[in-house]
Amino acid sequence: MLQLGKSEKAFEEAKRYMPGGVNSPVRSYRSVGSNPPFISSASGSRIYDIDNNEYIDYVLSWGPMILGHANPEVIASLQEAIPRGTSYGAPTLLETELAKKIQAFMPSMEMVRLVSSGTESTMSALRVARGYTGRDRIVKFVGCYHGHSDALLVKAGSGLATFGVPDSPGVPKGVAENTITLPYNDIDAITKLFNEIGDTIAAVIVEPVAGNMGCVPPVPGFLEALRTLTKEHGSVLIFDEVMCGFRASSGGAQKLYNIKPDLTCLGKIVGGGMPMAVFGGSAKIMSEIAPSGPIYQAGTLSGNPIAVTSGLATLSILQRDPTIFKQVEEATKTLCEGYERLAAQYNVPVVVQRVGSMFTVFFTDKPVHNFDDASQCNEAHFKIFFHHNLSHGIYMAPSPYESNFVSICHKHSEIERTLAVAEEAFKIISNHV
Ligand code: KE4
Repeated sequence: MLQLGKSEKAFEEAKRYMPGGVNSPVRSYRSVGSNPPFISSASGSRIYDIDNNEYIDYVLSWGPMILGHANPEVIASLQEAIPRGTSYGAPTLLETELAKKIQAFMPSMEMVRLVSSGTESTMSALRVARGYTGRDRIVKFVGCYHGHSDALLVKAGSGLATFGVPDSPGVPKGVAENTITLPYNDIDAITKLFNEIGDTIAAVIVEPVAGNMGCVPPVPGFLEALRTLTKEHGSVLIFDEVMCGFRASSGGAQKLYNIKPDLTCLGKIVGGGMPMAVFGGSAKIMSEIAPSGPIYQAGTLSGNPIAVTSGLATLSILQRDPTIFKQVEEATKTLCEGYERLAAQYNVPVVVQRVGSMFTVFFTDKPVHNFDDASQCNEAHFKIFFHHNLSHGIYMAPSPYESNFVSICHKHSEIERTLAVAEEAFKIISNHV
């Protein structure tokens, strides 16, 4: 079994100074009922805790580390940049270079604004959509997470298309009322809503591949319906590709499904693990942002030279060797097929859902198309699977409603080891009453 003595002590002390001992809730391991390892370092596919336990890492900082931890070229770029200073609050050539690279990967992003987190990118994109259309209402989908800005911490009201209600204390009712929340992949619901009030809707924001209820792909026709309906009614279609960008394909979900959104939000990989995110899209809409237009948006550390250096180095490597996307997708496919084969061998009901190099092992016997499906999965089985993996050196997302990720450093030996541990877990689950 794992020795986690130092982490347990560290967690107790951390809880005295930070709510729940963490700076982001999911890291607390509360949903898996245990204490989290405190991490000391990471390299390649590995992550190490302060008790010197080594793990193969499938969280990868919740997605960013597609090149593996501490990629030598990214680190060298950062070491070379830091002595020039860490922040200027002034324009740099680096930002223009990065904007061009982003556009090369996602041509729909004709103009971009750099920010410091995914939350900031989606919050800003929604303000731009509201400012551009002059409308207030927005639509999101149950089970999609777009960061923690007020307008997006909203759950469905009593009626399907009625006004939202706050999904957290501190979110004003007046803000929540302008957010309508519908079931993901429900083409009829979104069509009905737009037929009724489409001309009052500023934007639809969607994870084009959902990753925050576990990995849930769009059903055929769903994204197409969003594109058609928003175009017909003058609403802005926002693809939140913070997670699935560079994971679903080299050009994200918009390339994989050939749908051109009006605005796109990126994060995670685009910053190579540094605090950086992006929103962007049609020049006509983006030109409405200050100082070229009236819609205000700003940030002290937006386009920070160190964060941009990390993103530039990461995208340069991906641009130089596009086979990386194929490599990580193949490795993920091999892993997921292994999970399916082994679960079947031990008669454990499992549905593995994967898009590109992001995946989730759902403990259920039917496909997961929305949050209701995801919430019916067997949580006890998930917990056995999670804890057996962790105690045998496989570090996976501590929630059944998260995705896992693969990097170029996850080679055959890592996949084989991971499947060997999974087989033991499925065996235990098969004997679990
Ligand atoms: P951040 O503000 O955490 O950088 O990004 C928010 C965000 C926006 N959009 C999507 C699709 C996202 O997945 C996220 C953040 N993802 C979570 C993982 N489910 C980050 C992990 C955490 O909250 O600690």
